[in-house]
Amino acid sequence: QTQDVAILVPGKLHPHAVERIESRFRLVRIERADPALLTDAMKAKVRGIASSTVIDAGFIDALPKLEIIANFGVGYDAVDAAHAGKKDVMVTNTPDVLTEEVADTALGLLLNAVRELARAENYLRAGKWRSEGPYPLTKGSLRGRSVGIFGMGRIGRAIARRIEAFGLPVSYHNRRPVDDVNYAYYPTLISLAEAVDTLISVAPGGGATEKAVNAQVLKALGPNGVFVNIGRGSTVDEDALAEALANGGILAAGLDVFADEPNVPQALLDCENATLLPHVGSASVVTRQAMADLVVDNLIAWFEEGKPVTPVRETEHVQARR
Ligand code: 8YV
Repeated sequence: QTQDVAILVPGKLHPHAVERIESRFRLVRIERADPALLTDAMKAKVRGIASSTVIDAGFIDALPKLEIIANFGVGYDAVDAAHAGKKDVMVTNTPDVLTEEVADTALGLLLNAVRELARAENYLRAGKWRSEGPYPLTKGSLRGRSVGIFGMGRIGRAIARRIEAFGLPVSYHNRRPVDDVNYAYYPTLISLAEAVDTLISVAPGGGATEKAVNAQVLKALGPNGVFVNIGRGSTVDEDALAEALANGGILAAGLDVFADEPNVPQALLDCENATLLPHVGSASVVTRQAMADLVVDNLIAWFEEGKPVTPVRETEHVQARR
């Protein structure tokens, strides 16, 4: 009977998710999540949203029959989940299925930032190995580093396990200490940054983390400092980061995420000691397929059993309406 349930997909969504929604539900598509694009029929019928775009309070309010928003991605800062919770609208995300992939990417970023692997490859491809001799020795090394992780959730733990395997000590900052890890906890980001020379941010976006990695934090990392961001660009003061990279305030950075994607500040593009990736943390065929499946599994579980697979914290209290 889910065939009659209208699911709205605003903007682009992974094709596998779209296909599965189409086979189980009544698929409704609009170009973007803009209330002006909603017809009266949509307002009367839409009970679910599947999306990887901004879903704000105004859009939620424009759909009176809305019961669930299934977000494509573990980070759901694009969805106003607090507002959804108040309106008794369930929000789900896609944890677990991308954890190891994102942690792998984080380690790749770290290694590349420190050992200049992409630049060394460009050197070879430009014929300079033959014409100029060996690539210059890298100033950076992973050896002897001490790594701080900002955000000790599922992905933070997966990164920490990898760092341990690399033989480096791990410590962390999180909203609160987590009981099932033995790494040293720092109650503030600045105290963590003072204690380490390598900071990996996996912190979620949103008001509480806005520009948390600021000039002061980067200064605390010091001239040998390395900063890696696999979480959200909004957590970084990008001007301060570009300045620290340009002026030797820190040694290098590896960034997969930016405050205003896909726009990367020119000041960061100008920094040769920054490794810049176009938000590819989870972007393999296998992992994106698993994320797409989880988006649709959440919708099916909600409409068939009244309980989604992976509700977000802000909407855990929301009950099915039947
Ligand atoms: C998303 C991500 O897939 O999961 C997240 O939080 O950032 C990515 O894995 C990306 O936002 C795709 O829209």
